[in-house]
Amino acid sequence: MDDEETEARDRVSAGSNQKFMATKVSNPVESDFAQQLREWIEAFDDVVVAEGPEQGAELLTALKQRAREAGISQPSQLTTPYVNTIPKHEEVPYPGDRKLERRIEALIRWNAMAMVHGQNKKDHGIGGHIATYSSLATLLEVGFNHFFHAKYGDQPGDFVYFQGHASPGIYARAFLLGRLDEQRILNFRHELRDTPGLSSYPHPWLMPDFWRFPTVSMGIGPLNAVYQARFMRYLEHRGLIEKTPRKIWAFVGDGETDEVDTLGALSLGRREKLDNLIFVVNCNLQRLDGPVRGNGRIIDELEAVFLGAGWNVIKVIWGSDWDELFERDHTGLLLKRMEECVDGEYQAFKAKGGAYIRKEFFGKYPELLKLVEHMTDDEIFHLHRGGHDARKIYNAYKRAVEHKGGPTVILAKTVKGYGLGSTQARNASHQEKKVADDALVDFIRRYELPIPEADARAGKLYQPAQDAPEMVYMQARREGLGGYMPRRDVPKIDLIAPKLETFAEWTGGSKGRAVSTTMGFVSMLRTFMKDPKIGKLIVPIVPDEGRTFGLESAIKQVGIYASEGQKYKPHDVDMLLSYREEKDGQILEEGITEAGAMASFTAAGTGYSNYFVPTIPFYMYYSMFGFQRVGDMMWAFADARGKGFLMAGTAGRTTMTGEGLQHQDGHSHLLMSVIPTCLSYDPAYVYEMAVILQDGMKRMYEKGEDVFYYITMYNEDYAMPEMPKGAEEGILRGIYQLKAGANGKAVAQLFGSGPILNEVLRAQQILVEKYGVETDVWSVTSYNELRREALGVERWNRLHPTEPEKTPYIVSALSKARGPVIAATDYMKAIPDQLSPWLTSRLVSLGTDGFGRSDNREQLRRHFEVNAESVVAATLSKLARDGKFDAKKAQKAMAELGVDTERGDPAHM
Ligand SMILES: Cc1ncc(C[n+]2csc(CCOP(=O)(O)OP(=O)(O)O)c2C)c(N)n1
Ligand SMILES: [Mg+2]
Repeated sequence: MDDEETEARDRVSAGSNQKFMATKVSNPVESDFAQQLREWIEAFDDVVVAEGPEQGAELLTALKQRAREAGISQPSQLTTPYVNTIPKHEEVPYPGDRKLERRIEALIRWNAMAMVHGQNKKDHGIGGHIATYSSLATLLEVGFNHFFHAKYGDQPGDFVYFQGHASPGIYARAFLLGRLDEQRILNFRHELRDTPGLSSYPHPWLMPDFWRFPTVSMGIGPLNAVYQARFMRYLEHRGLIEKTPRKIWAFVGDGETDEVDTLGALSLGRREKLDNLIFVVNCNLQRLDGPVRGNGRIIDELEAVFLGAGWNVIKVIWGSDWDELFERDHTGLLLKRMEECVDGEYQAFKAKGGAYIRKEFFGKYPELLKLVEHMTDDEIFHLHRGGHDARKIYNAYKRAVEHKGGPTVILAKTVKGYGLGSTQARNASHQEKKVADDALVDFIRRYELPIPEADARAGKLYQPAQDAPEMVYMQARREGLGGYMPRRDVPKIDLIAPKLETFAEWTGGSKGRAVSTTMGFVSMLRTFMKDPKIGKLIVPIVPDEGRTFGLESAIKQVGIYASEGQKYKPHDVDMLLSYREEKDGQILEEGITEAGAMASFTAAGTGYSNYFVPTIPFYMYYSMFGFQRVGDMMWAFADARGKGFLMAGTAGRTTMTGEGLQHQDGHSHLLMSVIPTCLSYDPAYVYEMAVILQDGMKRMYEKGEDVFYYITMYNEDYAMPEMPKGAEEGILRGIYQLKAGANGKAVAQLFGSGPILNEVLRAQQILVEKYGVETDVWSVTSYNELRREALGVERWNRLHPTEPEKTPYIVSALSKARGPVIAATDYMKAIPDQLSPWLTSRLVSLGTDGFGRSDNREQLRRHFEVNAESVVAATLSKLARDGKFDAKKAQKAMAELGVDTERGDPAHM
């Protein structure tokens, strides 16, 4: 195709390192000022030519300073002309064999297209994407052939966050390399067949030895990439990994940049001087529905955003074939015309062909028409965009890799659906799954692929012999860069969790001292960090609010990570618990960004496979600002097989006092229950938390299970009892009996969780003392886990009708317990309701449905009807309904207990 010509031009320009050309424009009729201006420009040019670009820049800086002193204000400029950042004369020659690389790229394109096309012919509506990869192919191929290292010594190499929708191209490359066999490719998006399939997008959960980063929920990839780059530095500074030249590449869609997550953490890149981070924005000017910025230019907009955030910006807009036009244009009109056009027009140029471009683009100025008069329409149509020109891309990547002191973004202009004939640059390109048979034939002709026409029409995969020159080249390039990518390895984690005996301080109770589960947790965390084996691996993360959780002592103990240390003397330096920032500090204090902190949690929770360092993150945050704010990232964390502990502080709708509606969390357990690998617990006592934490470390890091933990912790202080003998199993499975009624006479069962367990214990006392009703009290640490287990058992029973029935844990735990179950929680009623199928008409749920209020615990618990009095009232009422208690007495008790029977339902207030 047109590539051949570019290749010829590549060769010519490869040898030349043409120097900067001074401007010499003369005009016989010019004003005095115009003449002065010209002389200034010529003088500037002379400096640049004679002394070099650095001196030119210095001169400009000095002039700017002078202007400031003279009181002349200048608008700050965050966009530069709409041309490539790297001028032609600064380019280095392309080091690869472009002929072979072009062929490889064509083969990958073919197979990616054939795979998606074929699958949709076979299974209508199964989906897949072609247009994204078509625009991205060269950007990726230059990376795969020349930049993406698979290894650095014993460590994994560069990390690449791929645009999720480009996965067909990644699979097609792996197919050519022999990593994925034909059967596997034919099972694209068929994951539930007899032979293994390929997941639609990058999902480590589904392809654990292939994909490393889930990126398809847009915005999450780039955000995680920024924090990954910072986490890499953190591990280096703390001596947990060697410093390597490793890079993190994030390929981002231009439409994807509208996600706040994508651009939200840019300033961290600059602040932390993350020169290990490279974004490549694939500016194909289109998203799903149509143009990204039809009425503007996305590249200009992004340049301003990234420059403003302090990034090194490299624009790759025009291909090498435009260089010659620029050189021949002495009027400046070519750039002027480029800067007049908006993206909607640029898209139309690539959709409508060469004659259209000649008329609508060059045709505006006669001088420009003349510039291309020697070119055919076809040649004009195939004038390249920078993101399809390997030489331009190579130079940009090289600069990015060599750049020191901060992150780089490459803004590469491409064409969506590039090379797909009538699908190219159409608004509907993104949705295109099938290609017309004729277009398939056109494709093989254009790329000169030796595929018989009938096979092309049938969309058959094509793989040359492994000893074909392009195959040998492809393998050799990867070998030279350390092996295949993407790839995910999981070495055996060599970590033994501390034994429960070492937790004696917390399983033994607080000896009457009133403490909160949060305090208990922080004290355990501090001890973990002192442990000679696991101490260094602990990564505490807070998005501000560390003080809310009592982290001051931990800050003093291990310091906050600050890549440049503490450059100031903190005002509280003389105090016992002063604010301590250290180069090798252990705590990641993220500031007020739950999304950023979650990204750090993700980096640390996958350290075991990304760095072969099994870091153990504890992310402590305001429970209300968890899943409902960054739930998609938590989902992606699970997909990435993340491990660690989400510690949700200030939990509970009535335990968090004062703050009110937007702060009081009464539902996060419900939300966390949706993530299959998340175990959620709502402990009431510190010993319960100790048992859960110990087991968590064992399961995740000793046994290697890909699960993580959600644990609510509260700020209510009360005496923590000693752990009852043999309670461990119940704590972990979700329920154990805490306090039985006298002499086995209990007629009702009271369930409590979190601090509401104390209300339940008080209710037990009132019930027996005032109403002569004996009850048993149970601590329920996890309704979610009880339900999961019961569902599993039930499923087994359903599938094995001839076998003896198995009993769910909740049923066997209550086998001897008599009477109704009254469950009270600081979470919504739906949490205990999850056990309804196994408790049938026995269950009465009391929970905190409805919007929160600012008040104290007493008032809040009365309002939500989860205080001891409400538990008593509910128990008597249920017993009355069951005919076990006098109904009139039950009604009278309501008044005695101060339960207002006629007020509105808090669930609707
Ligand atoms: C959070 C999220 N929202 C929506 C989508 C659906 N979606 C998939 S691709 C796409 C358009 C992508 O446009 P762009 O980022 O420009 O990438 P391109 O395919 O053009 O390279 C959309 C909206 C998604 N995957 N993730
Ligand atoms: Mg796009």
